[in-house]
Amino acid sequence: TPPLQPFAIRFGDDNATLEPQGQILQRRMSDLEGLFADRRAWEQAVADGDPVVYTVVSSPVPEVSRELPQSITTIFPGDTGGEFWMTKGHQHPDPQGEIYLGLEGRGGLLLFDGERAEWLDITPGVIGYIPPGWAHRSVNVGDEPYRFLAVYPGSAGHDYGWVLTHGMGLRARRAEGTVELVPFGTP
Ligand code: PAN
Ligand code: ZN
Repeated sequence: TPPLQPFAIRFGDDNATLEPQGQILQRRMSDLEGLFADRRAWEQAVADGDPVVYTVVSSPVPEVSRELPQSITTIFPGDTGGEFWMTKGHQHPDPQGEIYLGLEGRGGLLLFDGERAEWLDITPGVIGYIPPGWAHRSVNVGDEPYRFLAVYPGSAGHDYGWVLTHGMGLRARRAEGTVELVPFGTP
């Protein structure tokens, strides 16, 4: 594929979309099997209407080498068995850096390199830096949608199996108006 030509990308209404827009992805509760610690609560949530937990809206920049794709993730507010709603989380098989820019709401960026876990608070105007080799998951810790822009190298790839095998080091739980980070337990 030849490189793209220069073009402007704008934030749409409510910072929810990118214009022009590429693909839109929707993750429902049923897509998140094996990720929440409380499997019963997860099954119940799937049975109770299988809500959309997050969406990812991309610009038309393709995921190919040398290009720099971007997307806006919106995680809706909620918890399942006390664990805040979150993304699946992944590693980049070709380890490269990535940045997240907070746009709306209150979120957290959980990072795990297989041994150490880190938590970054992400609010509008904050950039979270994800170094190469750190698996990452986003969490909505607020009462409104949490949105952020992600920018990452097009050749990085996405490995979702890694998190199922290794876990993420910590879990983010709702606790009396605040966030409690607890050990992950057995993945
Ligand atoms: C983000 C994520 C997005 C959804 O664009 O892909 O927030 O999370 P999952 O991919 O873990 O479902 C990113 O980190 N891209 O590399
Ligand atoms: Zn990523």
